[in-house]
Amino acid sequence: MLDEEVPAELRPLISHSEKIIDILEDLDGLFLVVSHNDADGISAASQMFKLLVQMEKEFHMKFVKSLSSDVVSEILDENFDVLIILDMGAGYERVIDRHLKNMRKYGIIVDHHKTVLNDVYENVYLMNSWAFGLSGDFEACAASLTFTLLTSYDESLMSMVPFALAGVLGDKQLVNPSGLNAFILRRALDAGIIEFRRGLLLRGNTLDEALTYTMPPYISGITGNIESARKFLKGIGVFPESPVEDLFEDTTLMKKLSSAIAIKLANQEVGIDGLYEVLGPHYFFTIDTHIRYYIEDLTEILDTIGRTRNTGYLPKIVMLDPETISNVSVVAMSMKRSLIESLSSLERSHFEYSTFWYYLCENPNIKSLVATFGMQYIVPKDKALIVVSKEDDGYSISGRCHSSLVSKGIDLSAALKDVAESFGGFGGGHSVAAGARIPLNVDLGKFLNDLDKRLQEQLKQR
Ligand SMILES: [Mn+2]
Repeated sequence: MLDEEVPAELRPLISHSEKIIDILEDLDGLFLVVSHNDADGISAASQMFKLLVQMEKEFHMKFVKSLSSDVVSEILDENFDVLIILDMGAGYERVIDRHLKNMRKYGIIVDHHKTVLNDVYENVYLMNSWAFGLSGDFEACAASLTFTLLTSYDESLMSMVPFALAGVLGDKQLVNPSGLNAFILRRALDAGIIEFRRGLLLRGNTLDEALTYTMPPYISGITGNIESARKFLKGIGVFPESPVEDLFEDTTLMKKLSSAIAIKLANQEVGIDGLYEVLGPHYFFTIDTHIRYYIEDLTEILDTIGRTRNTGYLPKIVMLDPETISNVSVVAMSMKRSLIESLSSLERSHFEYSTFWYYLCENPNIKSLVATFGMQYIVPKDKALIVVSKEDDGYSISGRCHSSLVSKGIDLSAALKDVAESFGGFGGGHSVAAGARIPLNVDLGKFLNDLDKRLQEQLKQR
């Protein structure tokens, strides 16, 4: 890559990336790659897989939901000579460094979560976006940082850019891309590896079927209900059985449908970013495959193998093996149908507390998705959403709220942590998106009442 092609603000990161590559090349023995099991973490791991194969290193991989002191001890106990941690590690650098030093081993941590930046480590090499002035919330994620390593090693690894962007999308950093993410997107477009289309991204054979089962967006009264999807299409003068491909060939049809849906979504209080996500550019790969892969498709596949604990598919996904992709897509489709059913059931039969809507979700695999999409498309913006699933070893809880509630004093992370701990559980996360676990013998009604009280207190304190 020529120096003048790189924006000045990214040069420190890119020269650091070249340094890390030199270090990686010099290190020998068995590598252990540990990554987060979400779409960003899995796409970072897919790229690392490709890089380590190219470097002819011997390695194995492990995926975890989050780091804790226990998980860190478990990892350090495994068999390895070099440890690579992706999409996590923030806050544990010092502990990891100390242990690696004792074991005379080395580690590399690639992360975009906030951490202490002025510490000096001896056996850990850190590549954290915040250290290079890049926001890990908007400008860089594990997938885009790992991609920087790949292209520092070999420009031909640009071919892995669909994975980089799938991770960026997974971490919700592809709407109005900036920083490192925007740079990578621009390079992929310039190289012709991806192209884009504007307007609704509907998947399926006919428009009625596609409108019914494409999610996002969740269109109240239409998504999941083919009869009303047909009625809606007829209402705006569109033939319901038209092939979906017509939509992309006929710009008038696309505009008509997109604006009718934009109005529906605006009525559901979906914000400008949400509309952009649905109607803005959708990027697809130009690589020669029999189906057209959008970044959305790859993100969904990576997310699905994480959720269903099928990360063993990763080597085949890295090769975009058609059979594996189609198998995972079937699972993703059935998860999506179950998600759509849960969302419409949330809409019909939730329970209202003074500060939140509560919904009991039967399928623990999709609970956090129900919370995210329920908040985005269904629940009024002045209420939080609490989704609970019963699992073998306890109740698992996801909370979401709109950022406007945070400015009124709401901090879901603090509330869920406090209340869960008072019931013998634990919790945490971010102010707008948090989670908790409580034992099965807890009286759920009492827990929810206490949570409601705690959130009311937060509102009063403001
Ligand atoms: Mn991430």
